Amino acid sequence: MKLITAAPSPYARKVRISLHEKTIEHEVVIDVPWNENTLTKDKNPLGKVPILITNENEYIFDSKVIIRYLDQIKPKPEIYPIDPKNHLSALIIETVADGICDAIVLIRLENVRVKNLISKQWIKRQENKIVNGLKYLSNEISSKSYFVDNYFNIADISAFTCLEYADIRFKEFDWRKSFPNLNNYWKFHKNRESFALSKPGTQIIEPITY
Ligand SMILES: N[C@@H](CCC(=O)N[C@@H](CS)C(=O)NCC(=O)O)C(=O)O
Repeated sequence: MKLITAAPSPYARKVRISLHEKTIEHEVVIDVPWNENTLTKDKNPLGKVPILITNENEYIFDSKVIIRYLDQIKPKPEIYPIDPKNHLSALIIETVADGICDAIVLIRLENVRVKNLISKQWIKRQENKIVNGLKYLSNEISSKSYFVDNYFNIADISAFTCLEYADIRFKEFDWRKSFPNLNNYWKFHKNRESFALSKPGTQIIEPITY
């Protein structure tokens, strides 16, 4: 199977980590979904990565959907907890972590607009979501090493990915200083093979013209 990703994409990284954890053989294809010649065009009506091309040549998109598919074709290690209570708790952490990334992306897009169209209020609104989201993650992890039920699952994949995305795309906020317990959590996990091998990269985005 093939995974279409963008080098810095935190959503694509969640899938890459899950593929690694499950030792599923795959090829990674790097795309820039913002550019005109994006590979997403005939594969995802929303024009977004990640997209998984299965061995049966089907297109599956959205990180949450792709990872559920991976859990179906190779159940162990389970990425989404099976126990209903843990499943729900993990989904909430994933939603907060993804929401923080969404807000970071929106600020980045706002900042590339023509200068007099940039809205400071909009940026502030997104910044509040990021800080409140991180506060939520900090409260939830407390002094634990895993978010849900003391084992590695989608909650940790999403939270860790979100923290390192903030490192590259929201440098102006020093989350390590504001939330030292999240920094301890990050240190505990940072050498995990699937994390170390999927570090986000940079990409060049053309001016948005279409
Ligand atoms: N909810 C989606 C979010 C995917 C997403 O926003 N991907 C970004 C890259 S980081 C994208 O492809 N954006 C292109 C666009 O919005 O046109 C997921 O979890 O997969």
